[in-house]
Amino acid sequence: RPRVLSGIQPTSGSFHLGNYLGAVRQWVELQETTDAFYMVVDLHAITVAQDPAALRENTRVSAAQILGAGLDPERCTLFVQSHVPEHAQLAWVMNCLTGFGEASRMTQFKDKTARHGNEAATVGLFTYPVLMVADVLLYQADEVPVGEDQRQHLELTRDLAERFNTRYAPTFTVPKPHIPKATAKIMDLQDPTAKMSKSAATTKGLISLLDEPKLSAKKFKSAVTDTDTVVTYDEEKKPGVANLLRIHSALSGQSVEQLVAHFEGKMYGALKTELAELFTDWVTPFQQRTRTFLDDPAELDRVLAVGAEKAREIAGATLETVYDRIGLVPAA
Ligand code: AQP
Repeated sequence: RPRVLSGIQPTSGSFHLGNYLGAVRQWVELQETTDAFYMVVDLHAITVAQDPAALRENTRVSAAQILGAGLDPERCTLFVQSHVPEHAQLAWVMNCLTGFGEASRMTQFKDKTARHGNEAATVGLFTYPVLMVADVLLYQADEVPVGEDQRQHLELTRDLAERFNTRYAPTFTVPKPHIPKATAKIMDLQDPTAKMSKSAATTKGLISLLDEPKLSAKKFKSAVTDTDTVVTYDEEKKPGVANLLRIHSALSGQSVEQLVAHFEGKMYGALKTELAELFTDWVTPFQQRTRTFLDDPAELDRVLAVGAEKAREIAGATLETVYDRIGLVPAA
Protein backbone atom coordinates (compact mmCIF):
# COMPACT_ATOMS: atom_id res chain seq x y z
CA ARG A 1 0.00 0.00 0.00
CA PRO A 2 1.35 3.45 -0.86
CA ARG A 3 2.17 5.69 2.08
CA VAL A 4 0.33 9.00 2.40
CA LEU A 5 1.01 11.95 4.70
CA SER A 6 -0.75 15.26 5.23
CA GLY A 7 -1.36 17.87 7.92
CA ILE A 8 -3.57 20.75 8.88
CA GLN A 9 -2.83 23.77 11.07
CA PRO A 10 -4.74 24.44 14.27
CA THR A 11 -4.67 28.16 13.55
CA SER A 12 -8.35 28.66 14.17
CA GLY A 13 -11.05 26.74 16.01
CA SER A 14 -12.94 25.74 12.91
CA PHE A 15 -11.80 24.33 9.60
CA HIS A 16 -13.27 26.03 6.56
CA LEU A 17 -14.89 24.45 3.54
CA GLY A 18 -11.66 24.83 1.50
CA ASN A 19 -9.72 22.85 4.11
CA TYR A 20 -12.35 20.14 4.04
CA LEU A 21 -12.93 19.80 0.29
CA GLY A 22 -9.30 20.50 -0.64
CA ALA A 23 -7.69 18.24 1.92
CA VAL A 24 -9.54 16.45 4.72
CA ARG A 25 -12.10 14.80 2.44
CA GLN A 26 -9.27 13.25 0.42
CA TRP A 27 -7.75 12.02 3.66
CA VAL A 28 -10.90 10.10 4.50
CA GLU A 29 -10.99 8.49 1.06
CA LEU A 30 -7.29 7.63 1.08
CA GLN A 31 -7.39 5.86 4.46
CA GLU A 32 -9.15 2.99 2.66
CA THR A 33 -6.48 2.35 0.07
CA THR A 34 -3.22 3.63 1.58
CA ASP A 35 -1.09 3.55 4.70
CA ALA A 36 -2.09 7.03 5.80
CA PHE A 37 -0.53 9.41 8.34
CA TYR A 38 -2.39 12.60 9.23
CA MET A 39 -1.42 15.23 11.74
CA VAL A 40 -2.40 18.47 13.37
CA VAL A 41 0.62 20.65 12.63
CA ASP A 42 0.95 22.78 15.75
CA LEU A 43 4.61 23.56 15.03
CA HIS A 44 3.53 25.12 11.75
CA ALA A 45 0.83 27.13 13.52
CA ILE A 46 3.37 28.89 15.77
CA THR A 47 5.08 30.45 12.73
CA VAL A 48 2.57 33.24 13.39
CA ALA A 49 1.77 34.42 16.93
CA GLN A 50 -0.69 32.14 18.78
CA ASP A 51 -2.32 32.56 22.14
CA PRO A 52 -1.18 29.49 24.17
CA ALA A 53 -4.61 28.63 25.58
CA ALA A 54 -6.24 29.03 22.17
CA LEU A 55 -3.57 26.91 20.48
CA ARG A 56 -4.10 24.11 23.01
CA GLU A 57 -7.87 24.25 22.50
CA ASN A 58 -7.65 24.57 18.70
CA THR A 59 -5.32 21.57 18.47
CA ARG A 60 -7.94 19.37 20.18
CA VAL A 61 -10.79 20.91 18.16
CA SER A 62 -8.82 20.23 14.96
CA ALA A 63 -8.26 16.59 15.85
CA ALA A 64 -11.95 16.23 16.73
CA GLN A 65 -12.98 17.71 13.37
CA ILE A 66 -10.70 15.34 11.48
CA LEU A 67 -12.38 12.44 13.29
CA GLY A 68 -15.79 14.06 12.78
CA ALA A 69 -15.08 14.19 9.04
CA GLY A 70 -14.83 10.40 9.03
CA LEU A 71 -11.24 9.56 9.77
CA ASP A 72 -10.94 6.24 11.55
CA PRO A 73 -7.88 5.97 13.83
CA GLU A 74 -8.02 2.19 13.44
CA ARG A 75 -7.43 2.54 9.71
CA CYS A 76 -4.87 5.36 9.69
CA THR A 77 -2.48 7.16 12.02
CA LEU A 78 -3.62 10.46 13.51
CA PHE A 79 -1.26 12.48 15.69
CA VAL A 80 -0.09 15.91 16.78
CA GLN A 81 3.12 17.09 15.09
CA SER A 82 4.86 18.27 18.28
CA HIS A 83 4.38 14.81 19.85
CA VAL A 84 6.94 13.53 17.37
CA PRO A 85 10.16 15.50 17.99
CA GLU A 86 11.78 14.09 14.84
CA HIS A 87 9.88 16.70 12.77
CA ALA A 88 11.85 19.57 14.26
CA GLN A 89 15.06 17.53 14.18
CA LEU A 90 14.85 16.61 10.50
CA ALA A 91 13.74 20.15 9.66
CA TRP A 92 17.08 21.43 10.97
CA VAL A 93 19.00 19.04 8.73
CA MET A 94 16.84 20.07 5.77
CA ASN A 95 17.35 23.77 6.56
CA CYS A 96 21.06 23.14 6.15
CA LEU A 97 20.44 21.67 2.70
CA THR A 98 18.16 24.47 1.45
CA GLY A 99 19.49 27.48 -0.43
CA PHE A 100 18.54 30.86 0.99
CA GLY A 101 17.48 31.99 -2.49
CA GLU A 102 15.50 28.79 -2.95
CA ALA A 103 13.55 29.41 0.28
CA SER A 104 13.05 33.06 -0.69
CA ARG A 105 11.11 32.02 -3.79
CA MET A 106 8.28 30.42 -1.77
CA THR A 107 5.19 32.45 -2.56
CA GLN A 108 3.25 31.54 0.59
CA PHE A 109 5.86 33.36 2.70
CA LYS A 110 5.49 36.43 0.51
CA ASP A 111 1.68 36.27 0.71
CA LYS A 112 1.61 35.77 4.46
CA THR A 113 4.18 38.50 5.04
CA ALA A 114 2.04 40.84 2.99
CA ARG A 115 -1.01 39.88 5.08
CA HIS A 116 0.57 39.87 8.54
CA GLY A 117 3.05 42.70 7.94
CA ASN A 118 6.83 42.57 7.62
CA GLU A 119 7.44 43.03 11.36
CA ALA A 120 5.33 39.95 12.14
CA ALA A 121 7.31 37.76 9.74
CA THR A 122 9.47 35.39 11.78
CA VAL A 123 12.39 33.22 10.70
CA GLY A 124 10.04 30.33 11.51
CA LEU A 125 7.54 31.56 8.92
CA PHE A 126 10.36 31.85 6.39
CA THR A 127 11.45 28.29 7.00
CA TYR A 128 7.89 26.87 7.25
CA PRO A 129 8.22 25.05 3.89
CA VAL A 130 11.34 23.26 5.11
CA LEU A 131 9.48 21.95 8.16
CA MET A 132 6.87 20.67 5.73
CA VAL A 133 9.63 18.97 3.73
CA ALA A 134 10.71 17.19 6.92
CA ASP A 135 7.09 16.20 7.73
CA VAL A 136 6.72 14.42 4.43
CA LEU A 137 10.16 12.85 4.12
CA LEU A 138 10.20 11.41 7.64
CA TYR A 139 7.44 8.99 6.65
CA GLN A 140 8.77 8.14 3.19
CA ALA A 141 5.40 9.29 1.85
CA ASP A 142 4.56 8.40 -1.76
CA GLU A 143 1.70 10.89 -1.99
CA VAL A 144 0.67 14.08 -0.23
CA PRO A 145 -3.00 15.09 -0.47
CA VAL A 146 -3.17 18.91 -0.28
CA GLY A 147 -4.80 21.93 -1.89
CA GLU A 148 -3.26 23.76 -4.84
CA ASP A 149 -1.65 26.35 -2.52
CA GLN A 150 0.78 23.68 -1.30
CA ARG A 151 2.05 22.61 -4.73
CA GLN A 152 5.18 24.75 -4.58
CA HIS A 153 6.10 23.33 -1.17
CA LEU A 154 5.72 19.84 -2.57
CA GLU A 155 8.10 20.72 -5.39
CA LEU A 156 10.63 21.88 -2.81
CA THR A 157 10.14 18.58 -0.99
CA ARG A 158 10.90 16.63 -4.14
CA ASP A 159 13.98 18.76 -4.88
CA LEU A 160 15.39 18.33 -1.39
CA ALA A 161 14.69 14.60 -1.32
CA GLU A 162 16.57 14.20 -4.59
CA ARG A 163 19.39 16.46 -3.42
CA PHE A 164 19.87 14.43 -0.23
CA ASN A 165 19.67 11.13 -2.10
CA THR A 166 22.31 12.28 -4.61
CA ARG A 167 24.63 13.90 -2.09
CA TYR A 168 24.62 11.04 0.43
CA ALA A 169 22.84 7.85 -0.61
CA PRO A 170 19.31 6.89 -1.65
CA THR A 171 17.38 7.60 1.58
CA PHE A 172 14.09 9.31 0.86
CA THR A 173 11.07 8.42 -1.25
CA VAL A 174 10.43 11.30 -3.65
CA PRO A 175 6.75 12.12 -3.04
CA LYS A 176 4.04 13.19 -5.48
CA PRO A 177 1.31 15.72 -4.79
CA HIS A 178 -2.28 14.41 -4.76
CA ILE A 179 -4.36 17.42 -5.82
CA PRO A 180 -7.76 16.57 -7.37
CA LYS A 181 -8.47 19.44 -9.73
CA ALA A 182 -12.14 20.03 -8.92
CA THR A 183 -11.55 20.84 -5.25
CA ALA A 184 -7.94 22.06 -5.42
CA LYS A 185 -8.90 25.67 -4.79
CA ILE A 186 -12.19 26.59 -3.17
CA MET A 187 -12.75 30.32 -3.52
CA ASP A 188 -14.03 32.95 -1.10
CA LEU A 189 -17.81 33.37 -1.59
CA GLN A 190 -17.53 37.17 -1.58
CA ASP A 191 -14.35 37.37 -3.67
CA PRO A 192 -14.27 34.37 -6.01
CA THR A 193 -10.86 35.39 -7.33
CA ALA A 194 -9.26 34.75 -3.90
CA LYS A 195 -8.93 31.36 -2.20
CA MET A 196 -11.15 30.74 0.79
CA SER A 197 -8.89 31.46 3.71
CA LYS A 198 -9.11 31.77 7.48
CA SER A 199 -7.29 35.06 7.38
CA ALA A 200 -9.45 36.83 4.79
CA ALA A 201 -10.19 40.47 5.59
CA THR A 202 -13.87 39.67 6.23
CA THR A 203 -15.55 36.38 7.15
CA LYS A 204 -18.56 37.01 4.88
CA GLY A 205 -17.23 34.72 2.17
CA LEU A 206 -15.74 32.15 4.56
CA ILE A 207 -17.68 28.95 5.32
CA SER A 208 -16.50 27.79 8.76
CA LEU A 209 -17.55 24.22 9.45
CA LEU A 210 -18.36 24.80 13.12
CA ASP A 211 -20.53 27.89 12.57
CA GLU A 212 -24.30 27.68 13.00
CA PRO A 213 -25.48 26.01 9.75
CA LYS A 214 -28.04 28.81 9.39
CA LEU A 215 -25.25 31.39 9.20
CA SER A 216 -23.46 29.38 6.49
CA ALA A 217 -26.72 28.96 4.57
CA LYS A 218 -27.07 32.76 4.56
CA LYS A 219 -23.52 33.13 3.27
CA PHE A 220 -24.23 30.73 0.39
CA LYS A 221 -27.38 32.68 -0.45
CA SER A 222 -25.52 35.98 -0.57
CA ALA A 223 -22.52 34.62 -2.51
CA VAL A 224 -21.16 37.01 -5.15
CA THR A 225 -21.94 35.88 -8.69
CA ASP A 226 -22.28 38.12 -11.80
CA THR A 227 -24.86 40.12 -13.70
CA ASP A 228 -25.72 37.25 -16.04
CA THR A 229 -28.48 34.83 -14.94
CA VAL A 230 -27.77 31.58 -16.79
CA VAL A 231 -26.05 28.82 -14.79
CA THR A 232 -23.07 27.74 -16.90
CA TYR A 233 -19.53 26.75 -15.97
CA ASP A 234 -16.97 29.38 -16.97
CA GLU A 235 -14.05 29.87 -14.59
CA GLU A 236 -12.82 33.01 -16.36
CA LYS A 237 -16.03 34.91 -16.92
CA LYS A 238 -18.17 33.50 -14.10
CA PRO A 239 -15.77 32.59 -11.27
CA GLY A 240 -18.46 32.93 -8.57
CA VAL A 241 -20.91 30.56 -10.26
CA ALA A 242 -18.08 28.17 -11.20
CA ASN A 243 -17.03 28.01 -7.53
CA LEU A 244 -20.61 27.30 -6.39
CA LEU A 245 -20.95 24.58 -9.03
CA ARG A 246 -17.70 22.94 -7.96
CA ILE A 247 -18.77 22.97 -4.30
CA HIS A 248 -22.20 21.57 -5.21
CA SER A 249 -20.59 18.87 -7.32
CA ALA A 250 -18.21 17.89 -4.49
CA LEU A 251 -21.02 17.67 -1.94
CA SER A 252 -23.70 16.08 -4.13
CA GLY A 253 -21.53 13.76 -6.20
CA GLN A 254 -23.14 15.02 -9.43
CA SER A 255 -20.88 16.15 -12.24
CA VAL A 256 -20.73 19.84 -13.19
CA GLU A 257 -22.32 18.94 -16.57
CA GLN A 258 -25.24 17.24 -14.83
CA LEU A 259 -25.68 20.28 -12.62
CA VAL A 260 -25.67 22.71 -15.54
CA ALA A 261 -28.40 20.61 -17.17
CA HIS A 262 -30.29 20.42 -13.87
CA PHE A 263 -30.27 24.22 -13.46
CA GLU A 264 -31.26 24.97 -17.04
CA GLY A 265 -34.01 27.59 -17.07
CA LYS A 266 -33.43 28.34 -13.37
CA MET A 267 -31.71 31.38 -11.89
CA TYR A 268 -28.70 31.66 -9.61
CA GLY A 269 -31.01 31.74 -6.58
CA ALA A 270 -32.00 28.10 -7.18
CA LEU A 271 -28.35 27.01 -7.22
CA LYS A 272 -27.60 28.93 -4.01
CA THR A 273 -30.66 27.59 -2.17
CA GLU A 274 -29.91 24.01 -3.15
CA LEU A 275 -26.28 24.41 -2.14
CA ALA A 276 -27.26 25.86 1.25
CA GLU A 277 -29.47 22.79 1.84
CA LEU A 278 -26.82 20.33 0.69
CA PHE A 279 -24.24 21.91 2.94
CA THR A 280 -26.61 21.93 5.94
CA ASP A 281 -27.38 18.22 5.39
CA TRP A 282 -23.70 17.41 5.38
CA VAL A 283 -22.49 19.74 8.12
CA THR A 284 -25.15 18.91 10.74
CA PRO A 285 -24.02 15.30 11.33
CA PHE A 286 -20.38 16.42 10.93
CA GLN A 287 -20.85 18.83 13.83
CA GLN A 288 -22.54 16.17 15.94
CA ARG A 289 -19.71 13.70 15.38
CA THR A 290 -17.11 16.38 16.14
CA ARG A 291 -18.92 17.23 19.38
CA THR A 292 -18.89 13.61 20.57
CA PHE A 293 -15.08 13.57 20.27
CA LEU A 294 -14.82 16.92 22.06
CA ASP A 295 -17.06 15.67 24.85
CA ASP A 296 -14.65 12.83 25.57
CA PRO A 297 -11.22 14.47 25.91
CA ALA A 298 -9.68 11.37 27.53
CA GLU A 299 -10.55 9.26 24.46
CA LEU A 300 -9.27 11.98 22.12
CA ASP A 301 -5.96 12.11 23.99
CA ARG A 302 -5.73 8.32 23.89
CA VAL A 303 -6.24 8.26 20.11
CA LEU A 304 -3.57 10.94 19.67
CA ALA A 305 -1.14 9.09 21.96
CA VAL A 306 -1.53 5.85 20.01
CA GLY A 307 -1.02 7.79 16.78
CA ALA A 308 2.11 9.52 18.06
CA GLU A 309 3.63 6.22 19.09
CA LYS A 310 3.02 4.68 15.66
CA ALA A 311 4.38 7.80 13.96
CA ARG A 312 7.51 7.91 16.12
CA GLU A 313 8.46 4.38 15.16
CA ILE A 314 8.77 5.35 11.51
CA ALA A 315 10.03 8.89 12.03
CA GLY A 316 12.69 7.69 14.47
CA ALA A 317 14.03 5.11 12.03
CA THR A 318 14.26 7.66 9.21
CA LEU A 319 16.02 10.22 11.38
CA GLU A 320 18.54 7.63 12.59
CA THR A 321 19.44 6.79 8.99
CA VAL A 322 19.71 10.49 8.10
CA TYR A 323 21.97 11.29 11.07
CA ASP A 324 24.19 8.38 10.12
CA ARG A 325 24.34 9.33 6.42
CA ILE A 326 25.37 12.91 7.17
CA GLY A 327 28.08 11.84 9.60
CA LEU A 328 26.67 12.57 13.05
CA VAL A 329 28.22 10.35 15.70
CA PRO A 330 25.53 8.36 17.53
CA ALA A 331 25.19 8.91 21.28
CA ALA A 332 26.87 6.07 23.15
N1 AQP B 1 -9.36 27.45 -0.34
C1 AQP B 1 -8.84 26.24 -0.32
N2 AQP B 1 -9.19 25.33 -1.26
C2 AQP B 1 -8.67 24.08 -1.24
N3 AQP B 1 -7.80 23.64 -0.32
C3 AQP B 1 -7.42 24.52 0.64
N4 AQP B 1 -6.59 24.40 1.71
C4 AQP B 1 -6.57 25.57 2.38
N5 AQP B 1 -7.35 26.46 1.78
C5 AQP B 1 -7.91 25.84 0.70
C6 AQP B 1 -5.88 23.17 2.06
O1 AQP B 1 -6.22 22.83 3.39
C7 AQP B 1 -5.12 22.10 3.96
C8 AQP B 1 -4.80 22.64 5.34
O2 AQP B 1 -4.28 23.92 5.17
P1 AQP B 1 -3.58 24.73 6.29
O3 AQP B 1 -3.69 24.09 7.59
O4 AQP B 1 -2.24 25.15 5.81
O5 AQP B 1 -4.55 25.91 6.31
P2 AQP B 1 -4.22 27.25 5.68
O6 AQP B 1 -3.60 27.14 4.33
O7 AQP B 1 -3.49 27.97 6.74
O8 AQP B 1 -5.64 27.74 5.53
P3 AQP B 1 -5.89 29.16 5.20
O9 AQP B 1 -7.29 29.35 5.50
O10 AQP B 1 -5.42 29.47 3.83
O11 AQP B 1 -5.03 29.92 6.29
P4 AQP B 1 -4.16 31.19 6.08
O12 AQP B 1 -5.12 32.24 5.68
O13 AQP B 1 -3.56 31.38 7.44
O14 AQP B 1 -3.15 30.86 5.02
C9 AQP B 1 -3.95 22.23 3.00
O15 AQP B 1 -3.82 21.02 2.29
C10 AQP B 1 -4.38 23.34 2.08
O16 AQP B 1 -3.84 23.16 0.79
